[in-house]
Amino acid sequence: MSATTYTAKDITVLEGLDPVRKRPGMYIGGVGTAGLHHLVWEVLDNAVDEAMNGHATEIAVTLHDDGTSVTVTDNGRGIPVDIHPKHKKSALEIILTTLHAGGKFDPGHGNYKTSGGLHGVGASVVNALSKQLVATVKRDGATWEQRFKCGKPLAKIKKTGPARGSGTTVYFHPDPTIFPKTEFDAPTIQDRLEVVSYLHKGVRVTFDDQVNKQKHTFKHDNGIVDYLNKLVAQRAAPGAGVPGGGGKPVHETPFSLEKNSDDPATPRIELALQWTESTDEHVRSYVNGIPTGSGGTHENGLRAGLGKAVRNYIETHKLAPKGVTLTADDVREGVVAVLSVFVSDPQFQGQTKDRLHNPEVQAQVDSAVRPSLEHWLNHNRTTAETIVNRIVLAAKAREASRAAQQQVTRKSATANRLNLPGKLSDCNSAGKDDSELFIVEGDSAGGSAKQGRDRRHQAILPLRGKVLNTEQASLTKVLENKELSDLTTALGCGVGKACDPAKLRYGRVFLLADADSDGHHITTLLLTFFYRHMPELIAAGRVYLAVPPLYRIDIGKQTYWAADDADRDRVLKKHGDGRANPQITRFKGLGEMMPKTLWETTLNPKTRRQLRVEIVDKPQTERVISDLMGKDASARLRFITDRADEAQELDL
Ligand code: 28F
Repeated sequence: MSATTYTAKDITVLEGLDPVRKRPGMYIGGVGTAGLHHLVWEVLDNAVDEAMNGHATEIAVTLHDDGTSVTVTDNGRGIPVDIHPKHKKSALEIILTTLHAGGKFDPGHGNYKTSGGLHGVGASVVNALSKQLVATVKRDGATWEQRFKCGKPLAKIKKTGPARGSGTTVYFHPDPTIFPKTEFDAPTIQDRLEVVSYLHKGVRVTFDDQVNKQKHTFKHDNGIVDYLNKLVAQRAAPGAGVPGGGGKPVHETPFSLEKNSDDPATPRIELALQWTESTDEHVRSYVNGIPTGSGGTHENGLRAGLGKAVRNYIETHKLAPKGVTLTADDVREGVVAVLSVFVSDPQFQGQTKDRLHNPEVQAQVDSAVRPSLEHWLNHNRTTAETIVNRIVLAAKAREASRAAQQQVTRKSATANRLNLPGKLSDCNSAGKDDSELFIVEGDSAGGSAKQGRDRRHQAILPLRGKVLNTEQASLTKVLENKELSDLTTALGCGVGKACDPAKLRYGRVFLLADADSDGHHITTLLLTFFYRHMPELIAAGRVYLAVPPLYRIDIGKQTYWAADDADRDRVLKKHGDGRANPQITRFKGLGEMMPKTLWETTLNPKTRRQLRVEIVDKPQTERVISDLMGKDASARLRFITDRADEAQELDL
C-alpha cells in the first residue's frame, strides 16, 4: 500500500464530528420530525445488520416515558472494545466519535451495506446530535460502558461488571438545541419495527413503548409472505379505503419467490404477490430493508417479469379473450405485492432518495420473476385460471368505464365554456398560471366571495353542504356525486388515472371553509378527495388552504384579525394592554363577513395568509387519512377540533 493511500485513509478515520453539529441536515436530511427519527433508524440499522449477518436474533427498542429518548439493543457480537494500537482508543470510541469510521462492516464477505439514501451514515452521527448517549457492550464475559455528550466522550470506556451473553446497547437522548422538537412518535417507530420483522424473518423485534405503556413483539418466520397476508387482509376490511372497494384476494395462496445469492454482484430477491379485487395496484418495495416509496429499477423489473409471465401463460394455453386486448395495466390490476431486494451497492435517486437507480437490477429482478411465476401458474392451473378471469374482467371494465370517464374529461375540457358548472363564477384569466379557484362552503359564503374577489384572477365555486367522504368510494361513486363532479369539471384536469396537473384550469386551487370545526371537517373531506383521486395536484404543489379569520379585534382605531383562539390571545397580549377596551367579534361563518373584509383578510394575495398542502410523510398520511375517514364520525370530529391547529400546519 502506498504512503499516500495510507495517509488519506488515516485522515478519514480521524475526521471528527464538528461538521455534523454544524450542518446536521447534510447527514440526516433535516432537523424536523423525519430527521429526528433518522437517529433511531440509524442505530436500528446497525442492530439489523448484525442480525442480517447471522450474529443477532433479537432486537429490542425502548421509547422512554418522556418520549424524548430511545434505547436500542441487540444480542449480537457486541461492538469491539479492544484498544486501537495507533489511536490508543477503543474501537467503540472510534466508531462513535469519528465520521465514516466503520460501523458498517467490511465489504466482500457477502455483507450488504444498508447505506443508501439517508441511512447508514453511522452511529457517530447519532452521537454527535445527542445531548447524551450511553453505549453498553457485552463481550467475552464482561460488560463495558462509555458515555458521551454531544459526541464527546465523558470518560474512557469502563468495564462495569461481568456479562452473560453478548450484544450492543445504545441509549441516546437527542440534543434539543439541534432539534426544535425532540418527541418521538411511537406509531412511526412501531410501524418501522414491524416492517423490520417482516423483512428479516425470524428476528424477534420488541418495542417497549413507555409513553403509551404498551409492549409489542414482532416475529415472522414467513417473512414477507406474512407481510403480504397482513396487507391483503387490511385492504379487504370494510372501510380500508381501497379503490374499487373491498380488496379481497381472488386466489388463496400467494405466489412467493426467494432467490438467495452468494455472489455480491447478484442481488438477493424476495417477492410475495397476490391478485385481489381492488382496482389499483399496490407494491411495497424495499432495498436493503429501506423502503423505496418511489419504486425504481427493482419495481420495474417486477412489473416487466410479471407481465411477461402472465402473457406467456395466456398465449401458451390460448386463453386470450376475443374482442378485448389485455394491457399491461389490466394484468397488474388488483395486484398486491411485497418486494425486497438486497443489493451490494445501491444507488438512490429522487428528491427523497427513495427510488432505486441501479440499472442492472431491473433485468435481474425481471429474469428471476418471469420463469418462476410462469412455472407457478403452470403448476397451479385452477388458481391461474381464476387470475386470468380476473384480468379479462379488468380489461372489460376498463373499456366500459372509459366511455363514462371520457365524458367527464370531455366536459371539463377548457374549450367548451358551456359545459362548466352553472354555479362556477369563473375568472378572466382561467387557464393561465396567475388564476386561482376558491372552493367555498355554502351559497352565502360563495356570494360574499364572489363579490369580494378580484374577478380577473379569482374564480369561485360554491359547494353545498357536506362533501361525499371519498375515502371509501370508488371513482364511479365519486363521479356520480354532483358536488365532486362539478368540482372535477371546473378543475379540468381529469380524475383518477386520467388526472394530469398540466390540464388544470387554474394556477392554484384554494379550499376556503369557515374557521370552525364544521369548516375543518369539510376541508378534511376535500383534502381526502384530492389525496385519493387527484394526488398529482398535491404533489405538484397546486392545492392550498385559505386562512379566513375567526375573530375581528378592534382596539382603539386599529383592527386586527385572528384565525383561531390562540391567534386572538396573541393579538390581545401584543396590542391590548392598557388601552381602550378591545372589541372582539367572532364570525359565525364566511357568509356574514362583508365582501370587502373577506378580500382584505383572505383573498388579497398581498395581505392574506395561505398554506400549501404537502404530503410530508406518506405512511403517516395514509394512517391519518384511513384512521380519520374510514371509521366512525365521532372520531373524525374529535381529530378536527382537537388538532385543528395541527391541521393548519398541513398535517393533511
Ligand atoms: C444497538 C445498535 O450497533 N450493533 C452492532 C456490531 C458488531 C460488530 C461491529 C457492530 C469492526 C471493525 C467496524 C463485532 N465483532 N446495535 C449495534 N454490532 N459493529 S454495531 O463491528 C464494527 C466494525 O470496524 C462486530 C466482530 N466484528 C464486528
